[in-house]
Amino acid sequence: MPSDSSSSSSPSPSLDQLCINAVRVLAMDAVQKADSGHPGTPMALAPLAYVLFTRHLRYNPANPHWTNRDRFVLSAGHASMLLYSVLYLTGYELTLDDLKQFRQWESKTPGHPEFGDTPGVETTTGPLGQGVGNSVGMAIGEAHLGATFNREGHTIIDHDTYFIASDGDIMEGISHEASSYAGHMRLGKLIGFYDDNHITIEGDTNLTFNDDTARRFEGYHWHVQHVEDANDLDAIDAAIVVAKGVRDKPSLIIVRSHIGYGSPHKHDTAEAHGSPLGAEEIKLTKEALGYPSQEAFYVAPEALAHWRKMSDRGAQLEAEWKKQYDAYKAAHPADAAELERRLRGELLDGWEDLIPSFTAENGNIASRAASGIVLNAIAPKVPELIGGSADLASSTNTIVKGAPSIGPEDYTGRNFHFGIREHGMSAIMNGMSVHGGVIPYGATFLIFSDYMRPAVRLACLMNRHVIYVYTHDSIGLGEDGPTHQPIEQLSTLRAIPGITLIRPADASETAEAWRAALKHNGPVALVLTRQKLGFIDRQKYAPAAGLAKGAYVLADAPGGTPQVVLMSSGSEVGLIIDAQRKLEAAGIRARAVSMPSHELFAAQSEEYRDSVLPVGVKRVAIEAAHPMSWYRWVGNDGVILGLERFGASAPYQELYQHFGLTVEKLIEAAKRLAS
Ligand SMILES: Cc1ncc(C[n+]2csc(CCOP(=O)(O)OP(=O)(O)O)c2C)c(N)n1
Repeated sequence: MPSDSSSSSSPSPSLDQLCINAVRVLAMDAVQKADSGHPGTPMALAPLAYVLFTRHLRYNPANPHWTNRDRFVLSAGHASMLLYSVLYLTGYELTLDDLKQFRQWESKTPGHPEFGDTPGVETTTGPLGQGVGNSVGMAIGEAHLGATFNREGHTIIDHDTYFIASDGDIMEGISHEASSYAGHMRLGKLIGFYDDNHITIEGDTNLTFNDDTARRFEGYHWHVQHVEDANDLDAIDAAIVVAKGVRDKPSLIIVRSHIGYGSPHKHDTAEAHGSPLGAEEIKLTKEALGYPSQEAFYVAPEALAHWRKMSDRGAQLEAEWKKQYDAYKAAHPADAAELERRLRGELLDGWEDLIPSFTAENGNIASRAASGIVLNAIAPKVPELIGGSADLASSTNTIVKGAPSIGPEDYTGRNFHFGIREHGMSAIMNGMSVHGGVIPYGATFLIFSDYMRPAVRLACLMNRHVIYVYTHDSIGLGEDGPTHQPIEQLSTLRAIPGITLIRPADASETAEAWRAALKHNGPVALVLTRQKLGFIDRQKYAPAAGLAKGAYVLADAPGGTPQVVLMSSGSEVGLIIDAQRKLEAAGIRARAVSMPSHELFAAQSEEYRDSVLPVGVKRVAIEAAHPMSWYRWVGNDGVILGLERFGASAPYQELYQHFGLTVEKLIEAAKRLAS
């Protein structure tokens, strides 16, 4: 077992050890009590957390939302007891009883750190690698807000972002994408620790992993250091000091640690990773650590008192910043007001006046093209809306024209170039969003939402206001063929709890979709066509404002209750309009319902929903996608025209014919169902 060593700037070696061992003991005891969890890594990294949280990290436990706090992300979210212990010890609103409730129903200490559940938890982590991506996003958020709002002599946004990554985080592809981007962006205030403990669940990392991580990160243009012994407080301290001095590139500090440190039998074993140590082993470990008590959850008063000094330190740090901020506010009141508005997440008055309306002259366009027009129109009054695409800007129409690109030379810009890194992009968006002050958007083809899904899911879990712009949304993209034609993506995205997916039918609905997306407080996916769409004449058909309710009646046949309802989203709405007209001519009262968003519709009152989809009237749905998500809306006796096979490479009009997505098929089904 490597020996502990002392630090010159610490109170005393023994008090240091008492403070560090308190973390180890709390982690062991909480996991034991819950009979589940991950004790080994908190035990290994307790010294690192101690040095970071007592000597470097700038935070105020009394105000976890202090704007200029340093951010800390435990990307290895399974080691959550490391974070919870430190949050309790430093004085966040988290009690010893909360630690005793680890992993229990509605506790503040869930299995993995969850944003919004625990004061001091900056983002939800657990799916490995995501936290690294989030940290990059936070560092970008800091760089952007700093560049935008700091003024000569008033540096009010200026903080570091730290993360801890495990072998799993480093192995996952997402950390590669995000780290490569961070290196490119020269995010000098990003400092990561790689917990190099040589152990994963299945055993020694030799089984799977022989990368030279240091060289890999050097290759990404990171500054890389090694700390040979995780218990060497001075070495950790010195490495952080050096990292903080490197401001032109991100830093990685590779720390050799020993999982389960202190445990006579579990130290350095995979067993210490994800199981309670057991009562007997905990007893032996406390003895081996020279811990003063065998009592569960015992923290020596002098250790707690020392940790709690961080509350005073934090209050002082924030007070000093507040003074600087007040001076800034006095000198630049408009800037301060704007920053505060953005941080509150409020939109500027009057932004909606900029939403364009479309006419028959300019509205016969693809919804991706309409989206680009709307984005550019509203951009001047929504400066917090910043984003870009994964190398598809010209196809996704997501460039704000005339605005600078955001890059290592200039963080004030609003156009991002994420490169071909969809997964990284979406995790970075989450980090930017939790950092605050921006509404990030990210674009790619709908098919590649599959490459983003894990981070999209976390955006939903955290309910973050991020906007995905997904174009080329069906077989309607045509010749690129089945590799690029989404089939199951609409249904699988709609299946993520908390997402709002909007697939507008024409240019006017696209404008309404952006309105809804900006007003919505949660993740929104705008799903747009590559191909041109016919303009829906709103003199004749219901206004596109109905989109806000998710679904609305576009057209009804005269003569009372409809005999059949036709419904659709996006590019297939044109087909139901046509079919409705033809059915009317054939003496069948059909209703055409545009349903751009299942989720917005599901949120309406039953009364409204029944007014759109009358009970007892049979329904036909059509969407050029897998039918799964429509069953709820058509019911048992309805019909769905969709696709349960992959697409094909051909002009899209031919594909619609071959796959039976036609007005004729709609009419056929409607006639069968009409009563
Ligand atoms: C994306 C993802 N895949 C798998 C897991 C399950 N899992 C949790 S920890 C872990 C690996 C453990 O090794 P390491 O990352 O080195 O953590 P340590 O054992 O050092 O705590 C795995 C596979 C996960 N949390 N996220």
